[in-house]
Amino acid sequence: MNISAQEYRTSFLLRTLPAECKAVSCSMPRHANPKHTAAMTTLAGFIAGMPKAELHLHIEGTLEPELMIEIGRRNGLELPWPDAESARRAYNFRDLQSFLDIYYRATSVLVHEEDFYDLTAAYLRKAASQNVRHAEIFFDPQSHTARGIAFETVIRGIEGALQDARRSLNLSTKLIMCILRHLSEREGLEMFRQALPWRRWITGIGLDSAERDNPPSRFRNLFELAHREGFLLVAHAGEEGGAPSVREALDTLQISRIDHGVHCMEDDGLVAELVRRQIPLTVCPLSNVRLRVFPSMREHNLKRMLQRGLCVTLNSDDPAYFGGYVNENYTEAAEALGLLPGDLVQLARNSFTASSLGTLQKQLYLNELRRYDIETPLQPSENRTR
Ligand code: ES4
Ligand code: ZN
Repeated sequence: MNISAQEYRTSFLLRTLPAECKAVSCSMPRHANPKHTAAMTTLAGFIAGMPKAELHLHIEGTLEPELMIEIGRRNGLELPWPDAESARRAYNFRDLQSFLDIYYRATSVLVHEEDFYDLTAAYLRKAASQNVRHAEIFFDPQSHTARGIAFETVIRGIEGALQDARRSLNLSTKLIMCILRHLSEREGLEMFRQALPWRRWITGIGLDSAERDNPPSRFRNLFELAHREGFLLVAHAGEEGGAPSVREALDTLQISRIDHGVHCMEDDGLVAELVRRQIPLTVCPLSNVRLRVFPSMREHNLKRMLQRGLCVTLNSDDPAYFGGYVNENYTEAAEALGLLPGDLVQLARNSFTASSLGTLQKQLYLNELRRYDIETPLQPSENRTR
């Protein structure tokens, strides 16, 4: 019986190995042992089966049009789109702001705790099916509290699904609360204070929404406070803003990760510092193409970022809007930029090392990845540089 890499991983997760794989603990690499008969896999199959972490994912950005229509209907709400197809047709963005306008509009169907639960559960099922082993998930509470939804409703719905998934899907998760930068720091501070009673469920504080005209330094006090309170700090920078925006976020917000950051490449000194300090960048290629940060995937600077030694990770941002989840981001970037298997494994390795997990948990995931890399035979044409 030949099995695909995907089936092999699934069976590994379920701890029921197929008959041919009894010798899985054998120290010989699978491809060197004729008794191990896994099918040769394509690059897309290799990506699909590869253990990985997702570190840049807005939970509201996983609201697929079908679920949006369904939740809107059950809440008796009017939407600008009569059905999922017409919503999808409207997802044609000029820039970040034209996306955000639609994103906040669609998000307004989320009202009850069960809406947030259903949204999060649907994403987690998808993530597990793509062999995401760990997810650090953003949420935008101000986009809900501004509509009169209680913070408690939002976080109980999301956290309920996370807790269920940790048990049923064998996937670890963390929650990062993002502050909307188009609102004032005072409003952000108010949100932060409201969130403090729920801090047992919140690992980090992030900064998102419209980057232009909303520089990181506006949120210096909030991030200072969050730092003193011991939160992981991250910020979107260098998406529609240039290298100076990345520099400012790094210098004023005490962040340990930069979301997007692709425009850092315009400043050699900045790149040198990011490389030296191995500050992770959570890059989202499909998002960048759909929001016209780059004219096409072939012009994306991801490969050059890797070649410079930056700690780059690949992520899906708002997958319901940008045409794919994390595996599609890996696959489309790999095809357009000629990424090699070694690059893909490096990106997955970075995703675990850049996570906020403890050393031991990181090591377990890295071992899983190393074993996958050794044991998954690629078709000869794909196998050039491992
Ligand atoms: C976002 Cl792509 C992107 N950029 C900034 N803020 C966001 N919130 C949700 N998606
Ligand atoms: Zn984002």
